[in-house]
Amino acid sequence: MVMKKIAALIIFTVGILIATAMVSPPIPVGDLSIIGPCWIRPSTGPNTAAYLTIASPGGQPDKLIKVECEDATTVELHDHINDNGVMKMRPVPFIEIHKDPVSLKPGSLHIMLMGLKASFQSKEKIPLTLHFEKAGKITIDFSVKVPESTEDNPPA
Ligand SMILES: [Cu+2]
Repeated sequence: MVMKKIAALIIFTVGILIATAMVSPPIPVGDLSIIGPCWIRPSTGPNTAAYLTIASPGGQPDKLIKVECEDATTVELHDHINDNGVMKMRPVPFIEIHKDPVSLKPGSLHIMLMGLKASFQSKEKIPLTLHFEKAGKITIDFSVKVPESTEDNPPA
C-alpha cells in the first residue's frame, strides 16, 4: 500500500517536471512566429511590463504597432536608452520584426502596461492582443511570473 502511494507520488512528480520543462511551441500569426515565453512581471505598483520574442522566419519584415490589454488603462511600446549613463525608458511608435528573433526583455524593448486596473500576481494569465502591421492581430495569454535570474531583473 505504501509502495503504491510512493509510486503514485513519483509518477506525479515526474509528470510535473516534464510539464515544467516543456517549452511551448511557437505560435504562428501570418508570416510571423511568436516564440515564447510570453510573460509579464508581477506588478508592485500601477505599472508593469510584458515580454516575448517574435521572429519572421520567412524574412518578410513586419512591425508590432499596438498592444491592447483590458486590465491596463494605457499600453505603450517602450525601449531603454542610455542617457548620459542613466538608463531611461522611452515610448517607440513600433517595433520592427525581421528574420532574426527580436526579444522584448527586461532592460530592453518591452510592452509597458500602465494604470493597471488590478494587481498582477504570479501564476495569473493576462490576455494581450498584439497588432502587427501586416500579420494582423492575435490574442495571447501572458503568464505573470517573477524573472528567472537577477540579470533579468532591472525594473521594466
Ligand atoms: Cu517602459
